[in-house]
Amino acid sequence: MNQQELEKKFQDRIDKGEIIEPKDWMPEQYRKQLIRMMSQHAHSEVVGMLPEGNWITRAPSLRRKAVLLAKVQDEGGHGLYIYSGAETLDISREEMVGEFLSGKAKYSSIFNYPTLSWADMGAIGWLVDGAAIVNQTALAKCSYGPYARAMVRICKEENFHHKQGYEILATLMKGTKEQREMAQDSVSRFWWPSLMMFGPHDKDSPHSSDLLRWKVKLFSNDTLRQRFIDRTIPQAENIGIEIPDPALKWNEETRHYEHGEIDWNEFKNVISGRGICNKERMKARRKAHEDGAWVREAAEAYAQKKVSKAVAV
Ligand code: FAQ
Repeated sequence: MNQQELEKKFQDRIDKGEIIEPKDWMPEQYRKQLIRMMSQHAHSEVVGMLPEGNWITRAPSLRRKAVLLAKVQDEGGHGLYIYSGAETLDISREEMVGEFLSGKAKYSSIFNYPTLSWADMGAIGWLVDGAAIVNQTALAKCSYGPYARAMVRICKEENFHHKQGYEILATLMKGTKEQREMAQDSVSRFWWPSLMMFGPHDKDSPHSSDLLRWKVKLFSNDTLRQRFIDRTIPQAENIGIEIPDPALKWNEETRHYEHGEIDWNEFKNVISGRGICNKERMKARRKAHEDGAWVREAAEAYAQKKVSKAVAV
Protein backbone atom coordinates (compact mmCIF):
# COMPACT_ATOMS: atom_id res chain seq x y z
CA MET A 1 0.00 0.00 0.00
CA ASN A 2 1.26 3.46 -0.76
CA GLN A 3 1.24 6.34 1.75
CA GLN A 4 -2.10 7.68 0.53
CA GLU A 5 -3.80 4.30 0.85
CA LEU A 6 -2.34 3.77 4.30
CA GLU A 7 -3.60 7.18 5.43
CA LYS A 8 -7.05 6.49 4.03
CA LYS A 9 -7.21 3.12 5.79
CA PHE A 10 -6.11 4.79 9.03
CA GLN A 11 -8.78 7.49 8.73
CA ASP A 12 -11.42 4.83 7.99
CA ARG A 13 -10.48 3.04 11.19
CA ILE A 14 -10.75 6.29 13.15
CA ASP A 15 -14.11 7.11 11.57
CA LYS A 16 -15.42 3.68 12.55
CA GLY A 17 -14.41 4.43 16.15
CA GLU A 18 -11.59 1.86 16.27
CA ILE A 19 -8.84 2.30 18.85
CA ILE A 20 -5.27 2.74 17.61
CA GLU A 21 -2.67 0.70 19.47
CA PRO A 22 1.12 1.29 19.60
CA LYS A 23 2.03 -1.35 16.99
CA ASP A 24 -0.59 -0.21 14.48
CA TRP A 25 0.40 1.88 11.48
CA MET A 26 -0.19 5.58 12.07
CA PRO A 27 0.66 8.77 10.15
CA GLU A 28 3.85 10.41 11.36
CA GLN A 29 1.92 13.57 12.17
CA TYR A 30 -0.56 11.64 14.37
CA ARG A 31 2.40 10.22 16.31
CA LYS A 32 4.04 13.64 16.64
CA GLN A 33 0.85 15.39 17.74
CA LEU A 34 0.23 12.73 20.37
CA ILE A 35 3.78 13.03 21.68
CA ARG A 36 3.38 16.80 21.90
CA MET A 37 0.05 16.64 23.67
CA MET A 38 0.76 13.69 25.98
CA SER A 39 4.20 14.91 27.02
CA GLN A 40 2.85 18.40 27.74
CA HIS A 41 0.07 16.81 29.74
CA ALA A 42 2.56 14.71 31.73
CA HIS A 43 4.78 17.75 32.39
CA SER A 44 1.70 19.64 33.60
CA GLU A 45 0.87 16.94 36.12
CA VAL A 46 4.41 17.01 37.49
CA VAL A 47 4.68 20.82 37.60
CA GLY A 48 1.16 20.80 39.04
CA MET A 49 2.57 19.24 42.21
CA LEU A 50 4.43 22.47 43.03
CA PRO A 51 1.64 25.00 43.81
CA GLU A 52 -0.08 22.56 46.15
CA GLY A 53 3.13 21.06 47.53
CA ASN A 54 3.77 24.59 48.78
CA TRP A 55 0.95 24.16 51.34
CA ILE A 56 1.58 20.65 52.70
CA THR A 57 3.51 21.90 55.74
CA ARG A 58 0.91 24.60 56.40
CA ALA A 59 -2.32 22.61 56.07
CA PRO A 60 -4.68 23.62 58.90
CA SER A 61 -5.16 20.10 60.37
CA LEU A 62 -3.64 16.65 60.24
CA ARG A 63 -6.59 15.42 58.16
CA ARG A 64 -6.16 18.23 55.63
CA LYS A 65 -2.41 17.55 55.49
CA ALA A 66 -2.91 13.81 54.83
CA VAL A 67 -5.47 14.53 52.09
CA LEU A 68 -3.27 17.14 50.40
CA LEU A 69 -0.22 14.88 50.58
CA ALA A 70 -2.19 12.08 48.90
CA LYS A 71 -3.50 14.46 46.23
CA VAL A 72 -0.05 15.79 45.34
CA GLN A 73 1.24 12.23 45.20
CA ASP A 74 -1.65 11.31 42.86
CA GLU A 75 -0.62 14.12 40.48
CA GLY A 76 2.92 12.73 40.35
CA GLY A 77 1.43 9.31 39.56
CA HIS A 78 -0.67 10.79 36.74
CA GLY A 79 2.48 12.24 35.23
CA LEU A 80 4.08 8.80 35.31
CA TYR A 81 1.13 7.02 33.65
CA ILE A 82 1.07 9.59 30.87
CA TYR A 83 4.86 9.47 30.35
CA SER A 84 4.56 5.66 30.09
CA GLY A 85 1.72 6.00 27.60
CA ALA A 86 3.75 8.46 25.52
CA GLU A 87 6.78 6.11 25.54
CA THR A 88 4.73 3.69 23.39
CA LEU A 89 5.09 6.30 20.62
CA ASP A 90 8.79 5.69 20.25
CA ILE A 91 10.14 8.46 22.42
CA SER A 92 12.01 7.97 25.68
CA ARG A 93 11.17 9.55 28.99
CA GLU A 94 14.65 11.19 28.95
CA GLU A 95 13.88 12.87 25.66
CA MET A 96 10.54 14.17 26.88
CA VAL A 97 11.96 15.46 30.15
CA GLY A 98 14.88 16.97 28.24
CA GLU A 99 12.50 18.92 25.98
CA PHE A 100 10.63 20.14 29.02
CA LEU A 101 13.71 21.23 30.97
CA SER A 102 15.14 23.01 27.93
CA GLY A 103 11.88 24.97 27.67
CA LYS A 104 10.93 23.48 24.28
CA ALA A 105 7.87 21.60 25.55
CA LYS A 106 5.08 23.47 27.29
CA TYR A 107 3.08 22.69 30.42
CA SER A 108 -0.33 24.00 31.43
CA SER A 109 -0.56 27.76 31.94
CA ILE A 110 -2.51 27.30 35.17
CA PHE A 111 0.52 26.20 37.16
CA ASN A 112 2.26 29.53 36.68
CA TYR A 113 0.00 31.22 39.22
CA PRO A 114 1.00 31.40 42.89
CA THR A 115 -0.88 29.78 45.76
CA LEU A 116 -1.21 32.58 48.30
CA SER A 117 -3.66 31.18 50.86
CA TRP A 118 -5.04 27.90 52.16
CA ALA A 119 -8.24 28.60 50.19
CA ASP A 120 -6.18 28.18 47.01
CA MET A 121 -6.08 24.44 47.78
CA GLY A 122 -9.85 24.54 47.58
CA ALA A 123 -9.91 26.60 44.37
CA ILE A 124 -7.35 24.35 42.68
CA GLY A 125 -9.27 21.20 43.56
CA TRP A 126 -12.63 22.64 42.59
CA LEU A 127 -11.71 24.71 39.51
CA VAL A 128 -8.42 23.31 38.19
CA ASP A 129 -9.24 19.64 38.77
CA GLY A 130 -12.80 20.43 37.68
CA ALA A 131 -11.53 21.80 34.37
CA ALA A 132 -9.09 18.89 34.03
CA ILE A 133 -11.95 16.39 34.50
CA VAL A 134 -14.06 17.98 31.76
CA ASN A 135 -11.08 17.83 29.38
CA GLN A 136 -9.89 14.37 30.42
CA THR A 137 -13.30 12.66 30.43
CA ALA A 138 -13.33 13.38 26.71
CA LEU A 139 -9.73 12.20 26.32
CA ALA A 140 -10.69 8.89 27.99
CA LYS A 141 -12.56 8.14 24.74
CA CYS A 142 -9.81 9.34 22.41
CA SER A 143 -8.51 7.24 19.53
CA TYR A 144 -5.13 6.31 21.02
CA GLY A 145 -5.49 3.33 23.37
CA PRO A 146 -2.67 3.98 25.89
CA TYR A 147 -3.74 7.62 26.36
CA ALA A 148 -7.43 6.76 26.68
CA ARG A 149 -6.75 4.02 29.24
CA ALA A 150 -4.50 6.26 31.35
CA MET A 151 -7.28 8.85 31.40
CA VAL A 152 -9.85 6.42 32.83
CA ARG A 153 -7.90 5.94 36.03
CA ILE A 154 -6.77 9.55 36.20
CA CYS A 155 -10.36 10.80 35.94
CA LYS A 156 -11.41 8.60 38.84
CA GLU A 157 -8.72 10.14 41.03
CA GLU A 158 -9.43 13.67 39.78
CA ASN A 159 -13.03 13.25 40.91
CA PHE A 160 -11.82 12.81 44.49
CA HIS A 161 -9.60 15.87 44.06
CA HIS A 162 -12.50 17.90 42.76
CA LYS A 163 -14.73 16.94 45.69
CA GLN A 164 -12.04 17.68 48.29
CA GLY A 165 -11.45 21.14 46.77
CA TYR A 166 -15.13 21.95 46.76
CA GLU A 167 -15.42 20.74 50.35
CA ILE A 168 -12.56 23.03 51.44
CA LEU A 169 -14.33 26.04 49.92
CA ALA A 170 -17.78 25.01 51.23
CA THR A 171 -16.29 24.75 54.73
CA LEU A 172 -14.62 28.16 54.48
CA MET A 173 -17.85 29.71 53.18
CA LYS A 174 -19.60 28.51 56.34
CA GLY A 175 -16.86 30.01 58.50
CA THR A 176 -15.92 33.50 59.71
CA LYS A 177 -16.00 36.65 57.59
CA GLU A 178 -12.22 36.35 57.07
CA GLN A 179 -12.57 32.75 55.92
CA ARG A 180 -15.34 33.65 53.46
CA GLU A 181 -13.24 36.51 52.10
CA MET A 182 -10.24 34.20 51.73
CA ALA A 183 -12.36 31.71 49.73
CA GLN A 184 -13.80 34.46 47.53
CA ASP A 185 -10.40 36.03 46.89
CA SER A 186 -9.00 32.67 45.83
CA VAL A 187 -11.83 31.93 43.38
CA SER A 188 -11.55 35.47 42.00
CA ARG A 189 -7.86 34.82 41.24
CA PHE A 190 -8.28 31.29 39.83
CA TRP A 191 -11.46 31.66 37.74
CA TRP A 192 -10.01 33.23 34.58
CA PRO A 193 -6.79 31.16 34.56
CA SER A 194 -8.97 28.03 34.86
CA LEU A 195 -10.89 29.03 31.73
CA MET A 196 -7.55 29.48 29.94
CA MET A 197 -6.69 25.83 30.61
CA PHE A 198 -8.93 24.85 27.67
CA GLY A 199 -6.66 26.67 25.23
CA PRO A 200 -7.36 29.42 22.68
CA HIS A 201 -10.69 29.91 20.92
CA ASP A 202 -11.35 27.27 18.25
CA LYS A 203 -10.62 29.75 15.45
CA ASP A 204 -7.18 30.46 16.96
CA SER A 205 -6.27 26.83 17.73
CA PRO A 206 -3.79 25.59 15.09
CA HIS A 207 -3.79 21.94 16.25
CA SER A 208 -7.51 21.39 16.65
CA SER A 209 -8.49 20.46 13.10
CA ASP A 210 -6.00 17.54 12.89
CA LEU A 211 -6.70 16.43 16.44
CA LEU A 212 -10.48 16.48 15.91
CA ARG A 213 -10.22 14.64 12.59
CA TRP A 214 -8.14 11.94 14.28
CA LYS A 215 -10.46 11.86 17.31
CA VAL A 216 -7.64 12.63 19.69
CA LYS A 217 -9.83 15.54 20.67
CA LEU A 218 -13.52 14.67 20.63
CA PHE A 219 -14.67 18.21 21.38
CA SER A 220 -13.23 21.62 20.59
CA ASN A 221 -11.57 23.92 23.15
CA ASP A 222 -14.59 26.27 23.28
CA THR A 223 -17.10 23.42 23.64
CA LEU A 224 -15.27 21.99 26.64
CA ARG A 225 -14.78 25.43 28.20
CA GLN A 226 -18.54 26.08 27.91
CA ARG A 227 -19.27 22.67 29.45
CA PHE A 228 -17.03 23.53 32.40
CA ILE A 229 -18.71 26.92 32.91
CA ASP A 230 -22.22 25.45 32.71
CA ARG A 231 -21.53 22.83 35.33
CA THR A 232 -19.51 25.08 37.67
CA ILE A 233 -21.81 28.11 38.07
CA PRO A 234 -24.57 26.22 39.95
CA GLN A 235 -21.89 24.80 42.27
CA ALA A 236 -20.65 28.34 42.99
CA GLU A 237 -24.18 29.52 43.71
CA ASN A 238 -24.71 26.59 46.02
CA ILE A 239 -21.98 27.74 48.41
CA GLY A 240 -22.41 31.48 47.89
CA ILE A 241 -19.21 32.11 45.91
CA GLU A 242 -19.31 34.86 43.30
CA ILE A 243 -17.80 34.30 39.88
CA PRO A 244 -15.71 37.38 38.93
CA ASP A 245 -17.38 37.95 35.58
CA PRO A 246 -19.97 40.75 35.32
CA ALA A 247 -20.99 39.51 31.85
CA LEU A 248 -22.02 36.10 33.13
CA LYS A 249 -25.68 35.32 32.50
CA TRP A 250 -27.92 32.36 31.79
CA ASN A 251 -29.32 32.22 28.28
CA GLU A 252 -32.65 30.41 28.37
CA GLU A 253 -32.67 29.86 24.61
CA THR A 254 -29.24 28.26 24.22
CA ARG A 255 -29.44 26.80 27.75
CA HIS A 256 -25.85 27.87 28.34
CA TYR A 257 -24.19 30.60 30.39
CA GLU A 258 -22.92 33.56 28.41
CA HIS A 259 -19.61 34.86 29.70
CA GLY A 260 -17.09 37.67 29.32
CA GLU A 261 -13.94 37.51 27.20
CA ILE A 262 -10.74 35.95 28.49
CA ASP A 263 -7.65 38.15 28.62
CA TRP A 264 -5.75 36.43 25.81
CA ASN A 265 -2.75 38.71 26.23
CA GLU A 266 -2.30 37.33 29.71
CA PHE A 267 -2.64 33.79 28.34
CA LYS A 268 -0.02 34.45 25.64
CA ASN A 269 2.35 35.95 28.20
CA VAL A 270 2.00 32.97 30.52
CA ILE A 271 2.56 30.35 27.83
CA SER A 272 5.55 32.30 26.53
CA GLY A 273 7.27 32.04 29.92
CA ARG A 274 6.30 35.47 31.28
CA GLY A 275 3.76 34.39 33.92
CA ILE A 276 4.14 35.12 37.63
CA CYS A 277 5.73 31.78 38.50
CA ASN A 278 7.22 30.44 35.23
CA LYS A 279 10.83 30.99 36.29
CA GLU A 280 10.27 29.61 39.79
CA ARG A 281 8.54 26.47 38.45
CA MET A 282 11.28 25.71 35.93
CA LYS A 283 13.97 26.32 38.53
CA ALA A 284 12.26 23.92 40.94
CA ARG A 285 11.93 21.19 38.29
CA ARG A 286 15.55 21.60 37.12
CA LYS A 287 16.74 21.32 40.71
CA ALA A 288 14.57 18.23 41.33
CA HIS A 289 16.03 16.66 38.17
CA GLU A 290 19.61 17.39 39.24
CA ASP A 291 18.97 16.21 42.80
CA GLY A 292 17.50 12.98 41.44
CA ALA A 293 20.51 12.16 39.25
CA TRP A 294 21.94 9.71 41.81
CA VAL A 295 18.64 7.78 41.91
CA ARG A 296 18.64 7.37 38.12
CA GLU A 297 22.30 6.30 38.19
CA ALA A 298 21.70 3.80 41.00
CA ALA A 299 18.66 2.34 39.21
CA GLU A 300 20.66 2.05 36.00
CA ALA A 301 23.59 0.36 37.79
CA TYR A 302 21.21 -2.05 39.51
CA ALA A 303 19.48 -2.92 36.23
CA GLN A 304 22.86 -3.55 34.54
CA LYS A 305 24.01 -5.76 37.42
CA LYS A 306 20.83 -7.81 37.07
CA VAL A 307 21.38 -8.18 33.32
CA SER A 308 25.03 -9.28 33.70
CA LYS A 309 24.00 -11.80 36.41
CA ALA A 310 21.30 -13.19 34.11
CA VAL A 311 23.82 -13.49 31.25
CA ALA A 312 26.33 -15.29 33.53
CA VAL A 313 23.64 -17.82 34.55
N1 FAQ B 1 -1.34 26.02 28.73
O1 FAQ B 1 -3.89 24.51 19.04
P1 FAQ B 1 -4.07 24.57 20.53
C1 FAQ B 1 -3.65 18.73 35.06
C2 FAQ B 1 -0.75 25.85 23.67
S1 FAQ B 1 -4.64 19.31 33.81
C3 FAQ B 1 -0.20 26.00 28.02
O2 FAQ B 1 -5.48 24.74 21.01
P2 FAQ B 1 -4.09 21.87 21.46
C4 FAQ B 1 -4.31 18.08 36.25
C5 FAQ B 1 -0.70 24.54 22.90
O3 FAQ B 1 0.14 23.59 23.55
C6 FAQ B 1 -3.61 20.33 32.74
N2 FAQ B 1 -0.19 25.93 26.67
O4 FAQ B 1 -3.41 23.27 21.19
C7 FAQ B 1 -3.93 18.70 37.55
C8 FAQ B 1 -0.16 25.03 21.58
O5 FAQ B 1 1.23 25.29 21.69
P3 FAQ B 1 2.37 24.35 20.97
C9 FAQ B 1 -2.98 19.58 31.62
C10 FAQ B 1 -1.39 25.85 26.04
O6 FAQ B 1 -3.05 20.92 21.89
C11 FAQ B 1 -4.89 19.38 38.27
C12 FAQ B 1 -0.83 26.39 21.42
O7 FAQ B 1 -1.16 26.81 22.73
N3 FAQ B 1 -3.94 18.98 30.74
O8 FAQ B 1 -2.50 18.86 34.92
C13 FAQ B 1 -2.60 25.86 26.74
O9 FAQ B 1 -4.94 21.47 20.30
C14 FAQ B 1 -4.58 19.97 39.50
C15 FAQ B 1 -2.06 26.35 20.54
O10 FAQ B 1 -3.17 25.69 21.18
C16 FAQ B 1 -3.64 18.68 29.47
O11 FAQ B 1 -2.57 18.89 29.00
C17 FAQ B 1 -2.55 25.95 28.14
N4 FAQ B 1 -3.66 25.97 28.89
O12 FAQ B 1 -5.10 22.15 22.68
C18 FAQ B 1 -2.64 18.58 38.08
C19 FAQ B 1 -4.75 18.01 28.70
N5 FAQ B 1 -3.60 25.78 25.84
O13 FAQ B 1 2.26 22.96 21.57
C20 FAQ B 1 -2.32 19.18 39.33
C21 FAQ B 1 -4.31 17.50 27.35
C22 FAQ B 1 -3.04 25.74 24.63
O14 FAQ B 1 2.06 24.35 19.50
C23 FAQ B 1 -3.31 19.87 40.04
N6 FAQ B 1 -4.13 18.56 26.41
N7 FAQ B 1 -1.71 25.80 24.74
O15 FAQ B 1 3.68 25.02 21.32
C24 FAQ B 1 -5.16 19.13 25.71
O16 FAQ B 1 -6.32 18.79 25.86
C25 FAQ B 1 -4.78 20.14 24.66
O17 FAQ B 1 -3.40 20.03 24.40
C26 FAQ B 1 -5.14 21.62 25.06
C27 FAQ B 1 -4.61 22.55 23.95
C28 FAQ B 1 -6.64 21.78 25.15
C29 FAQ B 1 -4.49 22.01 26.37
